[in-house]
Amino acid sequence: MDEKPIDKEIILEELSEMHKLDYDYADGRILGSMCTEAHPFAKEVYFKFLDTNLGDPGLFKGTNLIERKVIESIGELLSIENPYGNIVTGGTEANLMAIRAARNHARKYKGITDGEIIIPASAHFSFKKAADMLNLKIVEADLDDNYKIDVESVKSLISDNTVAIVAIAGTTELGLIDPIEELSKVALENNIYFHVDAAFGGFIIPFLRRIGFDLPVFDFSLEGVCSITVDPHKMGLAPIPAGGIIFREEEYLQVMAVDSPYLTVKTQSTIVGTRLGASSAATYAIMKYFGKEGYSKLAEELMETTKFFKEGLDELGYEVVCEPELNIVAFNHPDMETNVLAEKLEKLGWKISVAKCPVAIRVVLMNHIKLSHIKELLEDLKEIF
Ligand code: 0PR
Repeated sequence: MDEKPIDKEIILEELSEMHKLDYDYADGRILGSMCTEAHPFAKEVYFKFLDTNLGDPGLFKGTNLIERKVIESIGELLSIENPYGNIVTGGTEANLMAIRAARNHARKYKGITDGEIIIPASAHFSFKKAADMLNLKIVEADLDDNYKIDVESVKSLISDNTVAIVAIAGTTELGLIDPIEELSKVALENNIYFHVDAAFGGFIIPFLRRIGFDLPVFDFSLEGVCSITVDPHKMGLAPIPAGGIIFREEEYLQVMAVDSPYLTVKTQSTIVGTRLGASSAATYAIMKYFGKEGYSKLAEELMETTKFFKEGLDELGYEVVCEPELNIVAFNHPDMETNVLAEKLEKLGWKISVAKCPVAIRVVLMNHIKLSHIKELLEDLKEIF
């Protein structure tokens, strides 16, 4: 740290020099991100709420009300009238809260001390972090030929120690939706907590269904679903950090509650103590500003670009790994190793992400990727051969 104060201009200059090293979403070159540039209105609102702290909601009653309203609105999208939950930092924290709730619930009501969670092989790595922190064992269920969790495999892995089953609505690598209706039944029959990770899918599947896309139900209308992760900072266009965790029952928050004696509230169930109210306010603003209509239009546009890209790849002789269900396309070329192809694209200035299961180049068609960028990408993919 410097001894003497430094002029604002000098500091800003230094910062912007370093900021120049960052890639910019607006260039349309970032192909593997599930985040995108937040909407300007959401950023404006975020800034206004920078000093609010939901860790002590009695001091910020208004912002606390905003968080409740956001949870209600997201709950409505997910077919639940009285949802419980929080706006958190992202999918990782939301998944951690869900698994913590499941573990504590199983400990309290079933006496399970050496818990296990069943997750698909396609699950985001946040579940590995959660299991590590919560001292749980991960049991990985197989995927079927379509890269979705195999329900029979899940059934065979259930044991007396199972505290949760996890399924994904919008997998990180391929954007696929697991057979959640079937798993909901399995979870109910076996009286096991069922968590759906819709960190990515939560802000697009409901809107695509609304405009007639044939996608499966994944939400609280399925009786076995106990909690859902849904991130405003992914498809919701809210500024980072904004994750969402929604619970069916208040009990799931209560089993995580610890005493918070000197605060304006007596207990706290979130993992983070001092936490941003700005994320809730910005999410509130953007949800109102877009409405179901706005998000549906955005979703439709992104799916059109996705279709255009997929068809372009087919024409050029690339192999698309699976029919895209959401706005993610993963592909390979039969005559070139994926990593070689990825390197060539990187040299051409594209920021590439390579999926592991199966190995393929994956493109997430977020709002910053316009049709013109996809046309350029297809042009480069053609030139490579
Ligand atoms: N659940 C799913 C299904 C996810 O895809 C992700 C993140 C998470 C949970 C965790 O969410 P947070 O990262 O908000 O905690 N999926 C991507 C990933 O980490 C997100 C991402 C974002 C990747 C930007 C790259 C990037 O540039 O793999």
